[in-house]
Amino acid sequence: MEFMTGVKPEEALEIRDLLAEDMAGKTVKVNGTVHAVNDMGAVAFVILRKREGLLQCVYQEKDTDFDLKLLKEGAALKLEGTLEKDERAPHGIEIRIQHVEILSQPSEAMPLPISKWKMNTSLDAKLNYRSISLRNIRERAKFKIQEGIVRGFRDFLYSQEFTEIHTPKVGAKSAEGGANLFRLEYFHHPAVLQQSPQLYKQMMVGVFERVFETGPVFRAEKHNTKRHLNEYTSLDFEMGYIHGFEDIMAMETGFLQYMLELLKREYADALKILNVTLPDASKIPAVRFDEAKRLVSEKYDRKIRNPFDLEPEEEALIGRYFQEEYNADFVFVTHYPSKKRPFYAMDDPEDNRYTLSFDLLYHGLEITTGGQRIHDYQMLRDKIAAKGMTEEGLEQYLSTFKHGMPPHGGLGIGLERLTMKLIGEDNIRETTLFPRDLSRLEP
Ligand code: AMO
Repeated sequence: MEFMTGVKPEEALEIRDLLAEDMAGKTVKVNGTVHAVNDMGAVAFVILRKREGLLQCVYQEKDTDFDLKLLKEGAALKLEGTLEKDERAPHGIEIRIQHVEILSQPSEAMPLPISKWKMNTSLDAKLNYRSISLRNIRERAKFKIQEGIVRGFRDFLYSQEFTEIHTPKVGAKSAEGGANLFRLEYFHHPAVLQQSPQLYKQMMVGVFERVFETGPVFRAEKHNTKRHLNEYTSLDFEMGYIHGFEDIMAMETGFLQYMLELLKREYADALKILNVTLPDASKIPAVRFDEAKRLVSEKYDRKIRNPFDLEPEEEALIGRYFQEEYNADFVFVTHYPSKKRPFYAMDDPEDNRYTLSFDLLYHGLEITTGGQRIHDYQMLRDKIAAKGMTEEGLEQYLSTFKHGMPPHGGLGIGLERLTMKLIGEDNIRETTLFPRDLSRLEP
């Protein structure tokens, strides 16, 4: 009988193994994809793409019986050669090729110049050939950074004793309201795709006190902008026994600090490839919504058109104001108007036109919404009625409150928006693996 006993040591080495002190001069086996072939006549450089980065291999006819012409861009190889140190090569090492085995040969030429440092290809072309464009080193690095953000979120929240949960994406009702619901038929019943895990994460506060989720959410936005997707990844958390929504902002600040340190420590390669300067989250200013509006209207001589809403340009100006006045990359805007917040938001007892909630702006773009929630059953029912909503589909959610819930709050962070701002891109599709927008359902 054959038994699986765990991961076996691999004969082919990774870049990290090749970088060990005593490897120079040794014969090694590696595998990888042909990223580029630079034929200089007497010698050719075969650049392999591996999971950790690029590896330079040197081809000289005298050392091998292999025909260079067989090495096409995109071919998957297993290769054997001698490891040499060379400061000019990526990672300071190269392999002098002796034997090559082709594991798979491409049947068509590459549709995009993926081996170039910057592809200079339109966003549409990159998205049309997504699985190919992402093979470019810079494109790939964006998603390593995205991985670091999610890892930072998870690791930090685990360290704060949050429980990770996974909630359904199809349901009878969603929490955020508005017109951006995808509706579908679920075995002859009307259903919707969840706009957020809001209802579920709140219900789970009654079970675990502190919960988080990273997962897809759906918004049927009918406008094409550089900051909206129809499906995005939401980083959510919800926590009980808070003193106020300030606890949520403090937890988010802690997450940002932890995540930025993690990127610095473990994602230095990707940061360097993208030439990213990380923002400062050591202290983040917090300003009231009405005060922020007043500050920018005075400084930039802009009329306040609607005291209860923030226009995107105003958001950008708030970002600019806090960068200019406080050298701040982030700013919390607090006490959003009740009219603009969903039913679950807790109103400010001192002025119920406003809520105990906040947004976090990063260089002038909203990346987070959060706040304190209503935890009292009757108050929640009154708010639902005051918003002109029905309780239909909310029975289970409401019963949670009937049976007791602690004061609590939480937030949702748009992962693609945060990634976009962090690496200095200006279109959210650049930081989405397979974007879903008004015109894109494929790939
Ligand atoms: P909200 O609807 O503000 O709040 O969403 C939270 C964050 O998600 C991001 N976001 C989007 N990203 C890409 N495309 C979109 N269409 C899109 N819509 C929103 C933004 C935004 O700040 N339940 C609340 C959160 C909470 O209070 O816990 C919610 O979903 O970065």
